[in-house]
Amino acid sequence: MGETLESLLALLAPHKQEHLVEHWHKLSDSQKSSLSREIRRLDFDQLAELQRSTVADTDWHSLSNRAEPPPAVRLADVLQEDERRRIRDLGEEALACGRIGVILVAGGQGTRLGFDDPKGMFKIGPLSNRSLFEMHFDRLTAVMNRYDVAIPMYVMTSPLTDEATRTYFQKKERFGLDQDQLILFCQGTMPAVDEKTGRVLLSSLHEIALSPDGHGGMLQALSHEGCLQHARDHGIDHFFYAQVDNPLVQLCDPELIGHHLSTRSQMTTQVVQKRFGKEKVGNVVQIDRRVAIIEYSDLPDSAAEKKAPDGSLLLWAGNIAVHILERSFLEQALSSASLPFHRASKVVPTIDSEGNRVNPTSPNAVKFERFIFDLLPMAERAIVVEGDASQVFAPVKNADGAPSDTPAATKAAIVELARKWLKKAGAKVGAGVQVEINPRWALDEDEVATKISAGVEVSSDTYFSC
Ligand code: UD2
Repeated sequence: MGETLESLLALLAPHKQEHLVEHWHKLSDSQKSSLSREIRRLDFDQLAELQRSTVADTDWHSLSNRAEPPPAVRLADVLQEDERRRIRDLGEEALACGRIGVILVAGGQGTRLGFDDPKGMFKIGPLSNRSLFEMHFDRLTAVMNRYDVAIPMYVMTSPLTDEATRTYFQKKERFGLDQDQLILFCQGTMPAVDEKTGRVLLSSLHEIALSPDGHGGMLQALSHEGCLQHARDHGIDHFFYAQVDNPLVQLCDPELIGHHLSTRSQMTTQVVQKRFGKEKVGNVVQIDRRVAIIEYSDLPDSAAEKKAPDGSLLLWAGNIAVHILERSFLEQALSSASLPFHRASKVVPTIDSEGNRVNPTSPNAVKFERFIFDLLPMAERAIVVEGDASQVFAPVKNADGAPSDTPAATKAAIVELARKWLKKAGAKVGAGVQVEINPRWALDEDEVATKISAGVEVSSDTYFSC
């Protein structure tokens, strides 16, 4: 016997959410059971609490006034060669001993990109036409070949991307990884609520308007989907975390891992020098002796433009969402506190009380997302390491034509880095010649130098691959 209307009303009435079943009599049996399952999965107490106080109540002005630049390993701090070697050896040893796993978050909607499939499937290889996923897996394979080790890759999907991603991975024969090495896990969702009334929105007569619960949802999902247990069982002590939308990320960079290990950091964040104050990246700062990130949308202009005595940006460190996370730190965070929710005012199509579709043209709803970087203040030991943006950061966010973070800009950055590595190795790369390097051919600039002879001419577009 399925759920009855009465039992659902008994559940909904105390929360003033009865409207969720106002079309009950129009539904088929399967629609009724699907809607009641979604209703049963909602945490109405949590939603009520979120209406009362969310991160939106954070006093960003006072936080920003206390924000200082984070202590960081800067690019300008050129380490002594033996110290740099020691750091790199630490990272290489951890990789070779199989202590490192990779987390790639790929659950977001590619709304701004105007791409309907999961963003990881977006073809970005300037000459190879490889997808974002293929570029990440080529690098992972190259790292595994170099250190002769199996590195598990945990890919987070969301209900919006899970099925298509699984189908794509099957078509690509899992990029050569076996079941136990390429683990997909699906993050949770949160309902959108009416911005004015706080009532949960329906997206159809029998469906609740649900969205992915933010990349911070990774924490619960890792645990809930058994990935933390899998990592424990496979001796994985640290995760190299990255976003699928950044094909330049140097996955498993041994120096970054070395810095993380040498300082016993629980959460290490790679940053880049911001190009200007309001750049659309999170601001990695120190507040009350804890590393934290203030999202660009929350940072008052006055704080964003504040200058250091030498005239540079005081809050210079841009978050590129590349982290190294100690597994035991994640386990401890799971048991101690849950990450706060951030509210976002969004346009969410819904239906009205007559059951007609409503397509608002201005924000009508609030979505709730958790951010992984809110783990930072929980870390007793967190370090920040600066990377060279031209080597580690070229995210694909917006459709071509937008001012930044477009496919064209990302492709140009991929070519520019390959040109730089080839020229450094002594090749003569013709002006305007497009080049692309598959990491399985050469993983870094040192390896490029072993693959080509100095003076070689590259006069036509070339994709260097195995
Ligand atoms: C993120 C960071 C920003 C900066 C920038 C660098 C936040 C809130 N902002 O901005 O500080 O680091 O990236 O590129 O993190 N994702 C999921 N599940 C979700 C939501 C997102 O997997 O529920 C993934 C998504 O697939 C994408 C990444 O997280 O790969 C970034 O998502 P976003 O678009 O919410 O963050 P963005 O790009 O505004």
